[in-house]
Amino acid sequence: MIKSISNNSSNSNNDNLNDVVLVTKEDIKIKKPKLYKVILLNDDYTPMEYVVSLLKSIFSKTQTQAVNIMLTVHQKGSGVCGVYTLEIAETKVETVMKRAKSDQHPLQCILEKE
Ligand code: TYC
Repeated sequence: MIKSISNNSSNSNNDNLNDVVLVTKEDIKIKKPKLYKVILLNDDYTPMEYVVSLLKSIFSKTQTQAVNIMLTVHQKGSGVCGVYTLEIAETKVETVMKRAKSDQHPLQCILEKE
């Protein structure tokens, strides 16, 4: 509960300018944002080098990280490119899908709740 304690009863305007606001620990609720994994799916046609370059440019991965993620996807069928809040994760998926389509690769990218 947030309590407003007036310490100026002579305030004729009654505008509470000198009020003290007490905020207790229970008032402060910091919610952890829900996180979403952006997952790349394997296919037989998209070139490995294309996937590596996409991981570097869209997900800011280093060459080594990008190669490792690409190989995980290639060998296991899917792999996590990153974990983000919903809006950012959705934008990443959209960016990947648009780029792959425009470059005529069948690459698929999906969202999964953490
Ligand atoms: N399997 C693809 C190939 O052999 C490479 C690939 C990796 C494709 C990751 C998609 O998300 C992917 N050329």
